[in-house]
Amino acid sequence: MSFLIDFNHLLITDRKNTGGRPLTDIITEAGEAGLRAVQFREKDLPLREQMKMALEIQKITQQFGMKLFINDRVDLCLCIDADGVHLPSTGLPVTVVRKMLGPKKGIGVSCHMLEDVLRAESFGADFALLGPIYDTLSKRQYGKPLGIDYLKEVRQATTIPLFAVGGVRKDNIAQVMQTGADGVAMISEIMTAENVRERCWAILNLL
Ligand code: 3NM
Repeated sequence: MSFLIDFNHLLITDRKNTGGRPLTDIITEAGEAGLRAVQFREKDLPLREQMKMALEIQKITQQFGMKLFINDRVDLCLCIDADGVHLPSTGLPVTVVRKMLGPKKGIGVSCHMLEDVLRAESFGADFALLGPIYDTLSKRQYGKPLGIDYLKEVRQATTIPLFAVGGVRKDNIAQVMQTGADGVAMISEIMTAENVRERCWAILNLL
C-alpha cells in the first residue's frame, strides 16, 4: 500500500523568517487551524540541533495528527521516526531512499522541470513539489519562475500528487489550484503572518 497523501497544504519551516517567534508556536497555531503537514527544513543547523528541534516539533505534529517530513536527512527521519523525508533535487536518489525507509514512509521530491517530475514518478516517490512557480525571495537560486502555464503542462503530463511551491500566497492559490495541482507548499506566507491561525484558516478555505 502506498503512502497516504491526506494533505493539500505543506508548511515548510524557516525559523529565520518568523519575526523572532519560535517555530513551535507557529506550528501549534497551524495545527490548531487544521493544517495537516509540515516539512522541517532547517538545513543550516548542525544535525544534533536539527534533531532537537525536529523532536520538539514532532510533539506538536503528533498532537494534531499532522504529518512531519524531514528535508533531505534520511538519517534524521529514521532517527526520530518521522512520517517521511523530502528530497531536494540534489539529494539521494528516490530508489536508494526507498530501500532505506521502506514502503511505509513518505518520500517527496523537489522538482524544477517536467523531467524531474517524470523521474520522481517513475522511481516511486509519493509526491512532487514543482517550483518556483512565482518569484520568491525565499529561493532565487533556481532562476526565473516557471509560471502557472508550465505548472499546468506538468500537471497534464504526470499523475503523481503535485504541489506548487515558490511564491504561492493566499492571493494566487485559486490560480494554482485551477491547474489541477493537488496542493501547495509555503514558507513565508505562513511563517511571516502576524496572525498565523487566521492566515491558515483563510488558506484552507481556498483549497
Ligand atoms: N523550494 P515561499 S521554492 C523551499 O522551487 C522552496 O523548489 C522551492 O518559499 C522550489 O513560500 C521554495 O516563501 C521556497 O515562496 C518557498
